[in-house]
Amino acid sequence: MFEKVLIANRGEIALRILRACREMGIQTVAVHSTADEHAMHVRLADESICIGGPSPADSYLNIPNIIAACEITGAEAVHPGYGFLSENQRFAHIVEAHGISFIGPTAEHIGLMGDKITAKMTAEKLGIPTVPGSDGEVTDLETARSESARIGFPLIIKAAAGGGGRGMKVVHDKNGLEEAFTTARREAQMAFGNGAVYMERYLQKPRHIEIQVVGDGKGTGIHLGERDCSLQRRHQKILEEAPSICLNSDERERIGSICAKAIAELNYRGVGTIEFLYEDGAFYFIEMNTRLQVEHPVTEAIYNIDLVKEQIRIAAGLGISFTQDELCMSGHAIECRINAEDPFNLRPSPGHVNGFHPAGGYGVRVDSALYSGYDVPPYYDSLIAKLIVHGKTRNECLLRLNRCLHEFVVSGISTNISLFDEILKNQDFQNGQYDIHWLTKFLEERGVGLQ
Ligand code: MV4
Repeated sequence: MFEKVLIANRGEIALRILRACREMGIQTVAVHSTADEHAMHVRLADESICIGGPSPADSYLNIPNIIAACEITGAEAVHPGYGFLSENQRFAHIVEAHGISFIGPTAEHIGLMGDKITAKMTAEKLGIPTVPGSDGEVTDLETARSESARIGFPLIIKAAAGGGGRGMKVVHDKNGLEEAFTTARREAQMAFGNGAVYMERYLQKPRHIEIQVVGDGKGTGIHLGERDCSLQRRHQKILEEAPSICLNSDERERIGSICAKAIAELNYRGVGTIEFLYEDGAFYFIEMNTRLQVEHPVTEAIYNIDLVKEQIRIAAGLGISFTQDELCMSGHAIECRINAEDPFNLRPSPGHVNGFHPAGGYGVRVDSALYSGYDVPPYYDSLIAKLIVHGKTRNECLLRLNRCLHEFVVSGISTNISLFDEILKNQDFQNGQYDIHWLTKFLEERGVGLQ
């Protein structure tokens, strides 16, 4: 096992990784920007090193400084967390070229899934159902026209280098095709330095369901069911739950084993998420994320598994600590992402926290790097806490969540806590009847976020 791990991240996820390391007897190195001198991850780590200025480009994305921090401290492995460098193929490669272990997939697998065209072709080869669409890249207008006739309208044009909602255009009829195709290519070239685009049938009311997978890099692939992440606005998820109310155990086993087999065949190493759109009982692959996700705790809750410890074990060559047959899903879990944001205009609201009282009690987990007296800096993501509740049933979860939201206090800055109260009171949400567009409409009806 590693003796020392460097955590190339900040905030709640840096604490999440620190905690796993401490329980495994591993020394930790925190890196931080000048703006994060007083951050909790710096206080809790065994050692810390400043790697640059407040702007992410100068610190948390600064590869030479992070490598230097590893060399100075003698860290044997780097955990990238999520965001920042977590899905950067070049970073994973450079880390390993310095003889340091990257706690994540190989640079090759990150690159394969980072290009959405090669990701989709790989998924198809592995027997994962995908959205009907073009055969790879569409390079010219003639092909766009002929493919659109095959696919039908509405269709969606996506950038190969996009993902997570960036670089997409919906086309409703053939009159809109030429304009959408030429601008999609031009914008993709401008935004990503890669103009490649592909086309798919546009699914109008899907849910966003993702399958958690784990691989040992040596032919073992395991799935840990799904998370329903449909509650989002502008591709920012705000609430995730597991299991999804749409799947019974046969459907879960079916899509789960397809994913597990694919991970085994790929010799995928580490944790990952295979994202699907789900409509009318069918799954359609859209992307694969090669990182630990923000919402991983809901899976941990219902499977009683520590995914970060598994990541570290796998990177150290010790393999996965459980088999598919040993996994047992139990109960229901919901995560709320508590953000420092104005509840009316949804803009970030950093500033001084003068009171912090997280919820607690039976079935409750709060992952947060906040403390009373902390100043939330304006340079980073506005996520300040994740509230995760676990219960025997979804209904028990909803009751527990309601209790927690009334206990939770963050004072001095604005948060979206009251928004979760509103969502919880809604009948559609209580019934689990929501698709990827539900939250946007819910907020629009309340005049939220219109400025
Ligand atoms: C789609 C789609 C409908 N049809 N693809 C957005 C993020 C990226 N991961 C893929 N996305 C979508 N792809 C087809 N063929 C609708 C979306 C989409 C979406 C997907 C998941 C969660 C939220 C979303 C919000 C808007 C659009």
